Amino acid sequence: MVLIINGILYSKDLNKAEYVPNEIILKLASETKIILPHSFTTGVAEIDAALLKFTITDISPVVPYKKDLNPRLPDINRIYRIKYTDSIMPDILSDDLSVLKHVIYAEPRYIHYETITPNDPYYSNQWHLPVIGANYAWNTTQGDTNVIIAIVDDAIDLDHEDLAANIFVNWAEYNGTAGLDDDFNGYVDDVHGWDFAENDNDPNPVIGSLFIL
Ligand SMILES: [Ca+2]
Ligand SMILES: [Ca+2]
Ligand SMILES: [Ca+2]
Repeated sequence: MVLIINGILYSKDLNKAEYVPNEIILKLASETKIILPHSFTTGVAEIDAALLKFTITDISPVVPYKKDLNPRLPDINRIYRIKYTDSIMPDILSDDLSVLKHVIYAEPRYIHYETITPNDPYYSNQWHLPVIGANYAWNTTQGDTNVIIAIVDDAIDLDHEDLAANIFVNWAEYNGTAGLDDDFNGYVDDVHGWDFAENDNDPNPVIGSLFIL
């Protein structure tokens, strides 16, 4: 069956730290040797000379080492997190390192915050949404009613308060003739999708069946 879900969201102002103190993220070029976790140097003379001015407490890969990376994909083996104890700001240190040879980029370890949360009064009960990072996706997009989302499931409660206003409508059938396949898609009166289990045009759950939404 097919439906549209469009959440209503609002923005909130946030005033939090922009990045993690005393840490930067460094990506090195593919010709550099892999740095083992918990190192203190990079093995690249020019970079290590620059880092000598600081108290480096840890250089570790951001992601575990991957063998046989597809050369057409970005090299994730040479992205490192550098920790230090000096008072220099991460953006200053990363600017200094960015200009060095073999450095693809150096940047503070930015902290990403959600700026948008749904107005659903039960949002706080839906612990899975922050777990999958949905709140960060909403910073980029909050949905579009022009996008039709197809969902394959046991059934759907067409009258559910969270869904009813956004359920897909096949207007050719809605305005068509009962008993006729008005849009010639092979399904008669499929106004809100199709129930392939029962082979009928009512995707609502069968009365008496276990159905949780
Ligand atoms: Ca049809
Ligand atoms: Ca029809
Ligand atoms: Ca049915």
